[in-house]
Amino acid sequence: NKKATVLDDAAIRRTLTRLSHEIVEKNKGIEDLVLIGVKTRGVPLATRIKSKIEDIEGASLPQGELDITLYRDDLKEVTDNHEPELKDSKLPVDISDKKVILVDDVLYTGRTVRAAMDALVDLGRPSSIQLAVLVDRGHRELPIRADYVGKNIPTSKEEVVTVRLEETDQQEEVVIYEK
Ligand code: 3GP
Ligand code: 5GP
Ligand code: MG
Repeated sequence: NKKATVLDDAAIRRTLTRLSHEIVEKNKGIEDLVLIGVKTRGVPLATRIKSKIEDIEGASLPQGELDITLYRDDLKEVTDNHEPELKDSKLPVDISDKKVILVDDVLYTGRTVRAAMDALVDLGRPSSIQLAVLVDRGHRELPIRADYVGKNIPTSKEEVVTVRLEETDQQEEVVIYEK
Protein backbone atom coordinates (compact mmCIF):
# COMPACT_ATOMS: atom_id res chain seq x y z
CA ASN A 1 0.00 0.00 0.00
CA LYS A 2 2.21 2.78 -1.33
CA LYS A 3 1.62 6.23 0.14
CA ALA A 4 4.35 8.49 -1.17
CA THR A 5 7.71 8.67 -2.86
CA VAL A 6 9.92 10.77 -0.60
CA LEU A 7 13.16 10.65 -2.60
CA ASP A 8 13.69 9.86 -6.27
CA ASP A 9 17.01 9.02 -7.93
CA ALA A 10 18.08 12.65 -8.37
CA ALA A 11 17.14 13.50 -4.78
CA ILE A 12 19.08 10.51 -3.44
CA ARG A 13 22.13 11.55 -5.47
CA ARG A 14 22.00 15.16 -4.25
CA THR A 15 21.41 14.06 -0.68
CA LEU A 16 24.48 11.80 -0.72
CA THR A 17 26.53 14.62 -2.25
CA ARG A 18 25.49 16.91 0.60
CA LEU A 19 26.23 14.28 3.26
CA SER A 20 29.68 13.73 1.72
CA HIS A 21 30.47 17.46 1.94
CA GLU A 22 29.16 17.62 5.51
CA ILE A 23 31.40 14.72 6.57
CA VAL A 24 34.48 16.38 5.06
CA GLU A 25 33.60 19.76 6.55
CA LYS A 26 32.89 18.51 10.06
CA ASN A 27 36.09 16.45 10.14
CA LYS A 28 38.22 19.17 8.51
CA GLY A 29 39.33 16.72 5.83
CA ILE A 30 39.53 12.96 5.85
CA GLU A 31 42.57 12.22 7.97
CA ASP A 32 42.00 9.14 10.15
CA LEU A 33 38.47 8.62 8.77
CA VAL A 34 37.10 5.15 8.07
CA LEU A 35 33.65 4.62 6.51
CA ILE A 36 31.72 1.58 7.68
CA GLY A 37 28.49 0.54 5.98
CA VAL A 38 25.86 -1.44 7.87
CA LYS A 39 24.50 -4.28 5.74
CA THR A 40 22.59 -4.49 3.56
CA ARG A 41 21.85 -1.08 2.10
CA GLY A 42 24.28 0.87 4.25
CA VAL A 43 27.09 -0.79 2.29
CA PRO A 44 26.29 0.62 -1.18
CA LEU A 45 25.51 3.98 0.44
CA ALA A 46 28.96 3.98 2.09
CA THR A 47 30.56 3.07 -1.24
CA ARG A 48 28.87 6.02 -2.95
CA ILE A 49 29.84 8.45 -0.17
CA LYS A 50 33.41 7.15 -0.30
CA SER A 51 33.60 7.83 -4.01
CA LYS A 52 32.18 11.35 -3.63
CA ILE A 53 34.52 12.19 -0.74
CA GLU A 54 37.51 10.86 -2.69
CA ASP A 55 36.55 13.15 -5.59
CA ILE A 56 36.24 16.12 -3.23
CA GLU A 57 39.48 15.50 -1.34
CA GLY A 58 41.59 13.76 -3.99
CA ALA A 59 42.70 11.11 -1.52
CA SER A 60 41.51 7.61 -0.73
CA LEU A 61 39.30 6.67 2.17
CA PRO A 62 39.20 3.19 3.76
CA GLN A 63 35.84 1.43 3.85
CA GLY A 64 34.51 -1.55 5.79
CA GLU A 65 31.22 -3.22 6.58
CA LEU A 66 29.29 -4.65 9.50
CA ASP A 67 26.49 -7.20 9.33
CA ILE A 68 24.15 -6.64 12.26
CA THR A 69 21.22 -9.04 12.49
CA LEU A 70 18.25 -8.93 14.76
CA TYR A 71 19.46 -12.08 16.48
CA ARG A 72 21.32 -15.14 15.37
CA ASP A 73 19.27 -18.30 14.99
CA ASP A 74 22.25 -20.43 15.94
CA LEU A 75 22.60 -18.51 19.20
CA LYS A 76 18.91 -18.19 19.86
CA GLU A 77 18.91 -20.28 23.01
CA VAL A 78 21.85 -18.38 24.46
CA THR A 79 20.86 -14.87 23.49
CA ASP A 80 17.13 -14.97 23.05
CA ASN A 81 16.76 -11.31 23.92
CA HIS A 82 15.76 -10.14 20.44
CA GLU A 83 18.58 -7.63 20.47
CA PRO A 84 20.47 -7.01 17.24
CA GLU A 85 24.03 -8.26 17.26
CA LEU A 86 27.10 -8.50 15.09
CA LYS A 87 27.05 -11.39 12.62
CA ASP A 88 29.99 -10.53 10.42
CA SER A 89 32.48 -7.73 9.89
CA LYS A 90 34.95 -6.79 7.18
CA LEU A 91 37.29 -4.06 8.29
CA PRO A 92 40.04 -2.99 5.87
CA VAL A 93 42.22 -1.37 8.49
CA ASP A 94 42.73 -1.36 12.23
CA ILE A 95 40.05 1.04 13.48
CA SER A 96 41.97 1.81 16.69
CA ASP A 97 42.29 5.59 17.10
CA LYS A 98 40.38 6.15 13.85
CA LYS A 99 37.30 8.31 13.39
CA VAL A 100 34.68 5.83 12.28
CA ILE A 101 31.67 6.97 10.27
CA LEU A 102 28.86 4.41 10.41
CA VAL A 103 26.56 4.52 7.39
CA ASP A 104 23.06 3.05 7.36
CA ASP A 105 19.95 3.49 5.26
CA VAL A 106 17.28 4.01 7.90
CA LEU A 107 17.55 4.99 11.58
CA TYR A 108 14.57 3.82 13.59
CA THR A 109 14.78 2.52 17.18
CA GLY A 110 18.56 2.93 17.34
CA ARG A 111 19.13 -0.68 18.41
CA THR A 112 21.07 -1.62 15.29
CA VAL A 113 23.40 1.34 15.78
CA ARG A 114 23.89 0.50 19.43
CA ALA A 115 24.91 -3.06 18.45
CA ALA A 116 27.22 -1.66 15.77
CA MET A 117 28.89 0.66 18.28
CA ASP A 118 29.37 -2.22 20.73
CA ALA A 119 31.01 -4.25 17.96
CA LEU A 120 33.31 -1.39 16.93
CA VAL A 121 34.50 -0.75 20.45
CA ASP A 122 35.24 -4.48 20.85
CA LEU A 123 37.02 -4.65 17.49
CA GLY A 124 39.47 -1.87 18.23
CA ARG A 125 38.50 1.25 20.14
CA PRO A 126 38.03 3.98 17.55
CA SER A 127 38.79 7.54 18.73
CA SER A 128 35.23 8.55 17.80
CA ILE A 129 32.15 7.15 16.10
CA GLN A 130 29.83 9.26 13.97
CA LEU A 131 26.59 8.20 12.29
CA ALA A 132 25.33 9.02 8.80
CA VAL A 133 21.88 7.84 7.66
CA LEU A 134 19.90 8.39 4.49
CA VAL A 135 16.60 8.49 6.41
CA ASP A 136 15.73 9.17 10.05
CA ARG A 137 12.17 7.95 10.57
CA GLY A 138 11.99 8.69 14.31
CA HIS A 139 10.75 6.39 17.12
CA ARG A 140 14.06 6.06 18.95
CA GLU A 141 14.12 3.64 21.86
CA LEU A 142 17.67 4.54 22.88
CA PRO A 143 19.49 7.88 23.30
CA ILE A 144 21.06 7.77 19.83
CA ARG A 145 21.09 10.42 17.13
CA ALA A 146 22.68 10.74 13.71
CA ASP A 147 25.41 13.30 12.96
CA TYR A 148 24.45 13.42 9.27
CA VAL A 149 20.83 12.95 8.15
CA GLY A 150 19.77 12.73 4.52
CA LYS A 151 16.10 13.32 5.24
CA ASN A 152 13.96 13.34 8.35
CA ILE A 153 10.77 11.45 7.58
CA PRO A 154 8.25 11.56 10.41
CA THR A 155 6.44 8.23 10.30
CA SER A 156 3.91 6.30 12.29
CA LYS A 157 4.91 2.87 13.57
CA GLU A 158 2.44 1.37 11.09
CA GLU A 159 4.40 2.80 8.18
CA VAL A 160 7.50 1.33 6.55
CA VAL A 161 10.15 3.29 4.73
CA THR A 162 11.43 1.26 1.81
CA VAL A 163 14.84 2.19 0.45
CA ARG A 164 15.60 0.82 -3.01
CA LEU A 165 19.06 1.22 -4.50
CA GLU A 166 20.41 0.23 -7.92
CA GLU A 167 23.05 -2.04 -6.37
CA THR A 168 20.53 -4.12 -4.43
CA ASP A 169 17.15 -3.47 -6.03
CA GLN A 170 17.83 -2.26 -9.60
CA GLN A 171 15.84 0.89 -8.77
CA GLU A 172 16.48 4.17 -6.97
CA GLU A 173 13.78 5.42 -4.62
CA VAL A 174 12.71 5.95 -1.05
CA VAL A 175 9.02 5.21 -0.56
CA ILE A 176 6.65 5.22 2.41
CA TYR A 177 4.25 2.30 2.69
CA GLU A 178 1.40 1.67 5.06
CA LYS A 179 1.83 -1.82 6.53
P1 3GP B 1 18.76 -3.31 4.92
O1 3GP B 1 19.40 -4.54 5.46
O2 3GP B 1 19.10 -2.98 3.55
O3 3GP B 1 18.93 -2.16 5.86
O4 3GP B 1 16.10 -4.93 8.46
C1 3GP B 1 16.32 -5.72 7.34
C2 3GP B 1 15.80 -5.06 6.09
O5 3GP B 1 14.40 -4.90 6.18
C3 3GP B 1 16.41 -3.70 5.96
O6 3GP B 1 17.22 -3.67 4.84
C4 3GP B 1 15.25 -2.77 5.74
O7 3GP B 1 15.34 -2.15 4.49
C5 3GP B 1 14.02 -3.61 5.72
N1 3GP B 1 12.98 -3.03 6.54
C6 3GP B 1 11.88 -2.40 6.09
N2 3GP B 1 11.14 -1.99 7.08
C7 3GP B 1 11.76 -2.33 8.23
C8 3GP B 1 11.43 -2.15 9.59
O8 3GP B 1 10.40 -1.56 9.97
N3 3GP B 1 12.33 -2.62 10.49
C9 3GP B 1 13.48 -3.24 10.10
N4 3GP B 1 14.31 -3.64 11.06
N5 3GP B 1 13.81 -3.45 8.81
C10 3GP B 1 12.94 -2.99 7.88
P1 5GP C 1 16.71 0.31 14.26
O1 5GP C 1 17.67 -0.69 14.81
O2 5GP C 1 17.18 1.73 14.40
O3 5GP C 1 15.31 0.10 14.76
O4 5GP C 1 16.57 0.02 12.73
C1 5GP C 1 17.66 0.26 11.94
C2 5GP C 1 17.86 -0.85 10.95
O5 5GP C 1 16.63 -1.50 10.62
C3 5GP C 1 18.42 -0.22 9.72
O6 5GP C 1 19.52 -0.97 9.28
C4 5GP C 1 17.27 -0.27 8.75
O7 5GP C 1 17.68 -0.84 7.55
C5 5GP C 1 16.22 -1.16 9.34
N1 5GP C 1 14.96 -0.43 9.40
C6 5GP C 1 14.22 -0.10 10.46
N2 5GP C 1 13.09 0.51 10.11
C7 5GP C 1 13.12 0.58 8.79
C8 5GP C 1 12.24 1.11 7.82
O8 5GP C 1 11.15 1.63 8.06
N3 5GP C 1 12.63 1.01 6.54
C9 5GP C 1 13.81 0.45 6.19
N4 5GP C 1 14.12 0.41 4.90
N5 5GP C 1 14.65 -0.07 7.05
C10 5GP C 1 14.31 0.00 8.34
MG1 MG D 1 19.86 -0.87 7.13
